[in-house]
Amino acid sequence: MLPELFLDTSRPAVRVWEEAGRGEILDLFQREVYGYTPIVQPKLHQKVTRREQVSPTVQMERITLTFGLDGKEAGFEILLYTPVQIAGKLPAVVMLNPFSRNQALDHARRDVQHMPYEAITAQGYAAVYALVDGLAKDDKDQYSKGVFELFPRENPHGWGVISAWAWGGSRVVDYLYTRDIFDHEKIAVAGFSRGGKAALWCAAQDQRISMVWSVASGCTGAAVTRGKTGEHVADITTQFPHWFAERYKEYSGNEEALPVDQHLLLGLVAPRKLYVSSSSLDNWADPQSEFKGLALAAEAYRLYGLEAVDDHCSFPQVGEQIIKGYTGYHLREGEHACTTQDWELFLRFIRRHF
Ligand code: GTR
Repeated sequence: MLPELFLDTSRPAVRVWEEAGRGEILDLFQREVYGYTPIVQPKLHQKVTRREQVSPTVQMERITLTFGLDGKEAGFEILLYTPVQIAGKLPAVVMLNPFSRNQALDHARRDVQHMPYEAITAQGYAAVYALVDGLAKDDKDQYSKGVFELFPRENPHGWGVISAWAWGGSRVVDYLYTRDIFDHEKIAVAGFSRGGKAALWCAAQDQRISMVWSVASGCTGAAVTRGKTGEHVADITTQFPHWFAERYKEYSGNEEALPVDQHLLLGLVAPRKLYVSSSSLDNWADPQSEFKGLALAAEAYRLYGLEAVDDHCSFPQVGEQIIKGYTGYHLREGEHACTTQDWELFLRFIRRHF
């Protein structure tokens, strides 16, 4: 049985959802899955370390964002690409990249490092590549350096590394808010795989984000956990014990006991725009379950009277894209990756809304 969006099913109204239901579900995800995000906001310092024109039409700035608390400091870098000619305020597309240099090299063949800043800036958007592994290394023995020195995880409900990367996404939004060249109403956050999990969790918590895209986010990303094939809670919490609240591993082999499932995470994005994509050969992530997560999230959009991909939409053919109102999905042919083709399809979705 899948948990319902409305814990109190008798009164599904926007006001009840916004004042109570939404917060209850968010709290369950913090307590049982991703861990509690720190509430204290350290002061943000920004420093441009490099500025160059990388093509006739694109300018790049390398910026270090740092946060200090009680004499300790953590931070990460972003690469900001903007069109040389700017007409009006810029929507921004932020990609969370948590992959360390070595992992990025491993994935290079599969295009994972790819953020096609030329195609993005050609649309009149800024492209922001956020190297969030600077906050927390993706390593079970080393993750506690960086931002965990400021905010350690102190109990089984304390935050994990996925949350720390998601927190980094919100700090990028803070940065965008400090500059009025950006259109603060049009901020999209994207991520691939473990970065896609972080992007969804970031957008679920931070309502300043107006659009989110998860690419092949799979287990504890867009895919509904109950009945999922491929990766399960036991696999992910054994291989990556640092990713989630320690509490989450208690659900290994016992997913039915989870008080939430991932369609509710996607529902937390409503009424903002939501886009999910999968790769056809990615059985570990399970495209069918990712699509199911998206289709079931339609209930939250319905509450706002908004159209969304729902259970009347059938699972797409390989190569097909479905866009319905506020949400969209595509199934790219091939393996676990984030490719130029994925970006082309996502840019089509952005153009409809930004
Ligand atoms: C896998 C992990 C997946 C996914 C992937 C990735 O090893 O099991 O959940 O996050 O890594 O990030 O590439």
